[in-house]
Amino acid sequence: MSQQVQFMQRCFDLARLGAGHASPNPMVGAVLVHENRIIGEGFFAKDGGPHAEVMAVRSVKDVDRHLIKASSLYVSLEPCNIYGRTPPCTNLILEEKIPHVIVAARDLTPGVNGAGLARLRQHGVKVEEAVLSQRGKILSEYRNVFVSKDRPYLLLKYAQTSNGFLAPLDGSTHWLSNGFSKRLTHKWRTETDAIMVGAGTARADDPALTPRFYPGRSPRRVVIDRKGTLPSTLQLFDGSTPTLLFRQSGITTANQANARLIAHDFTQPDWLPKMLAQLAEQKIAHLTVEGGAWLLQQFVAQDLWDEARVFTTKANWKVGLAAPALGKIASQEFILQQDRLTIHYNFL
Ligand code: AOF
Ligand code: ZN
Repeated sequence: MSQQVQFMQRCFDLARLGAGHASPNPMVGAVLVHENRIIGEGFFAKDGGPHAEVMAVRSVKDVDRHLIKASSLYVSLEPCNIYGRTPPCTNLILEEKIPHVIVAARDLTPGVNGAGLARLRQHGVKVEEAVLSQRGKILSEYRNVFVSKDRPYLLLKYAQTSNGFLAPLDGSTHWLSNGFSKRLTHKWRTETDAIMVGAGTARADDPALTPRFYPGRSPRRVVIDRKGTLPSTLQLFDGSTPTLLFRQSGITTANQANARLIAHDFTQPDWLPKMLAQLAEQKIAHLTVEGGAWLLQQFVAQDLWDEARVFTTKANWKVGLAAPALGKIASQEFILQQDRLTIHYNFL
């Protein structure tokens, strides 16, 4: 592995420490390197907080501070160039006279989107962009989708049998995989902004959608109950964590006490992108869709998905509802005891 690749990999590892707390900001990691020695490193820990580059510069020991102006700054994402809640990181880089910046991906936020790199180049900073760019894109894609597509990044998560069935015929998401896989899915829950399920799944499985088997924060819950017939005894309505409930506009059944009701016109052909725009307005930048079969199929049929994490188990049912046909081969594959986990990216 080249030195450049190792330092960028370190940026990614640092960036991931902000998972679940950075959104709707991106996860970002940065390292300052002087003659192959890391003299400072940092990551973006919390939305609204100091940026990774700032943390990296702050972490440099006093004895090493004079080396900053002869160092390379590796950052997983293009440094920002705008006054958000913090001043532009390009200012910091120029003030500290850092001569060399290496990034893995662009920040598509309007006002940045290449302008951060252009500004650095105009001031004589050497800028390189081609180190681990595919992995950099994967790391930052949720931010870039959120700021450029008026919708959250869409992660589909489901389990299927070895012969391609997603669910029993009643449409529930029958849990097919092992305890190890289940724990991993609860970790993922701590890293997403919201989890969506349809009414069939809510009724049949009564999911809580909280990360009970992994420490971390709970995502918001989103349920689609077009007819407004779900019972208030479901765990989704226990008030333990916020739930958004989408219901067909005009339906007048009583509201669920512990859910925020959003009336929506599902009869319109563009009901799905419109619903996603509403979720983006609620600052949901990363949405996980857990099922059931009908709901997953809506996303896949409209090509509205960015990533799919699919467990394939050894089970082999005779009948059931077919799993969605993603039409994208897996980029990654993991074996978790008897389950196979594949990760598919729609944007690669
Ligand atoms: C960076 N490094 O660590 C992060 C960046 O002021 P804010 O926090 O709202 O940030 C606004 C911009 O900074 C926006 O373009 C966002 O994508 C980017 N986030 N940028 O240079 C970081 N988290
Ligand atoms: Zn910044």
